[in-house]
Amino acid sequence: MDEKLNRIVGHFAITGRVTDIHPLGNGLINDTFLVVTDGPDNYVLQRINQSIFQDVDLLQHNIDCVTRHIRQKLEAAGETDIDRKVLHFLPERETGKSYWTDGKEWWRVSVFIRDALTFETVTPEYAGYAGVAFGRFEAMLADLPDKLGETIPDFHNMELRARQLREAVAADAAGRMADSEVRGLVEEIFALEEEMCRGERLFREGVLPKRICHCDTKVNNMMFDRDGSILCVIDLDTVMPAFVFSDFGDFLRTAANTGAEDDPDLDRVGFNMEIIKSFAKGYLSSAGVFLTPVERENLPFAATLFPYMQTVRFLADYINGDTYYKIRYPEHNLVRTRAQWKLFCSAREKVPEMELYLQSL
Ligand code: GN1
Ligand code: MG
Repeated sequence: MDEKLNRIVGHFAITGRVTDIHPLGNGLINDTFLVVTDGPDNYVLQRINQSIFQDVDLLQHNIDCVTRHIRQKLEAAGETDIDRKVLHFLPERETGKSYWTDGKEWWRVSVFIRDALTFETVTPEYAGYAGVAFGRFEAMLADLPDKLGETIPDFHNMELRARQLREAVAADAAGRMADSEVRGLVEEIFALEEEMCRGERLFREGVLPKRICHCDTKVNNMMFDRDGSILCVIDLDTVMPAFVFSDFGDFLRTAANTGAEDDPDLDRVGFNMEIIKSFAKGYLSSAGVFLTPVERENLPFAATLFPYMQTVRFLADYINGDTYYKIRYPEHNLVRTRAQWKLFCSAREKVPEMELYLQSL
């Protein structure tokens, strides 16, 4: 067992003795470990990526507010087994804060949710449950009394993401603009820029609200119970005010893809209509009550926006020399870019069908 990690866990008020610590999951930003104990609970230890989340105090403040609020709602609704339905972060022994830092690294510990499953892909049935769960998540946070900050300012702002790509292209820090494929992708992306910045325009026109959203609704950020129902939404680092497009679009980007996010075989990548329909139906059953007509009408757009935005982000990172996302091999961000672009093209073709389906609900 890694002694450094064990010492870090020692700063938190856990129950039991640590028997093992090993890596967990496949997030692209933070480092995550499972802490096994001889006590009743196991724990999740996470090193927060501080170069990305620069204000950890604000980040943990957001998470504390959100988890407290959801816990209260679940209690008020008479739910049982609440520790499996909302994340529970442990206080650091000296400060009582929900993280520990030595000024160089930032760490936190939460209770590991027992007997839960995560998936990289889902069936239409499970996508339906996920839709209900994210709609409910947004609904529960609609009356959050605390004000949340933006842990990454303008995180899902498409205008900003396009600007960042433009800056990456201009700086060409890793010399990757020499590649004609990269230049071609950049050109195709910018040809659609105006169309894809629709959300920011609607916001300026005052017809699209921001609500508290999860903003990282990758399918692997949900914990499922053995019977398929959703226990809990995890990875709360990016919970912040955003358009509902974020949660709708990012879930489909990951769950409705017939291939992997970084699939090297583009023939496998595409948008699965059955997943879209089932997720949309579930989502509207719990979010339908608060969505405005503009939000609702633009859900098909949202399904195209997130593969597009992710293409832009992966490509910008590739051009910058891979400074943001963890990569497993040198061309990884380019492979991801190609796969997300293929997914975007597939999503765009499906817009009329999505529109018809949503109108029918
Ligand atoms: C990151 O942390 P993780 O792997 O769940 C990223 C998301 C991207 C995603 C792409 C803070 O999510 O925005 O959509 O990778 N999170 C951050 O897989 O940038
Ligand atoms: Mg994650």
